[in-house]
Amino acid sequence: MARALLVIDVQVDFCEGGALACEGGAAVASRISNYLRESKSNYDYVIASRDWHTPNDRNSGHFPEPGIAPDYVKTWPLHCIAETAGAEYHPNLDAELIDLHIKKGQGANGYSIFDGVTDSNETFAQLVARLEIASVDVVGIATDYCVRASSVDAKSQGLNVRVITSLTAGVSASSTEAAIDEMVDAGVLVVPTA
Ligand code: VGL
Repeated sequence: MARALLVIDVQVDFCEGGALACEGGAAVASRISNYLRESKSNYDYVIASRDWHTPNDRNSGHFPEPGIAPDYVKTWPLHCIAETAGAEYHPNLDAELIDLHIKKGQGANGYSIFDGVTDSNETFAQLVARLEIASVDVVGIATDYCVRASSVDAKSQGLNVRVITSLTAGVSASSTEAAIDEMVDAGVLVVPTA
C-alpha cells in the first residue's frame, strides 16, 4: 500500500498579498519545499491541490452576491479564479517536486481535495484507489478550511491521516483551534512536525 503527501492549496491568493491571504502562508510554502527536498523519498506520491473557481460565477454561493461583503466563514472574496495569477502555486512552493495535480472548486465550494479531479478528469477518490494509497500526510492552506475538510474526508474514506501543523497556515486562530479539535475527534493524527 502506498503513502502520499497531500499539499493543499499553496496558492498565491492564500498567501500574503493575495485575495484571501492567510498569515504565514508564504513561509509555509517555503517550509513545505524544504520538507519535500528532505523527505520526498518517504512518500510514494506528492499530490497537490489547487482551488480553481469558475470566473463570473458565484461558485455555488462560495462568493457573495455582487455588492455584498463576504463573511469569511461561508462566503469569501473572489480568489483562485481558474487561469489567473492568484490561482497559481505560490512561487515559494517548488512545484517541480509535485507528482500529481488536482483542481477543485470549479463552480463549487470545493473545500476538500475529494471534490477535485486530475486534468484527465479522474476523481481524487479514483486516484487514491488506483494508486492504492492507504496513508496520507496533509499540509498546506488553510488549516481551518481545506486542510480540515480534506483530512476529515480522507479519514472517513478509511485512510490513515496525519496533519503536520507546522506546515499549515489558517484563516483565523479561533477557527484553526476548532478545526484541530474536529480533526482529532475524527481520528486524524495532528502533529506539530513530521
Ligand atoms: C479555502 C476558504 C475559502 C482553503 C478555500 O483553501 O482553505 N479557504 N476557500
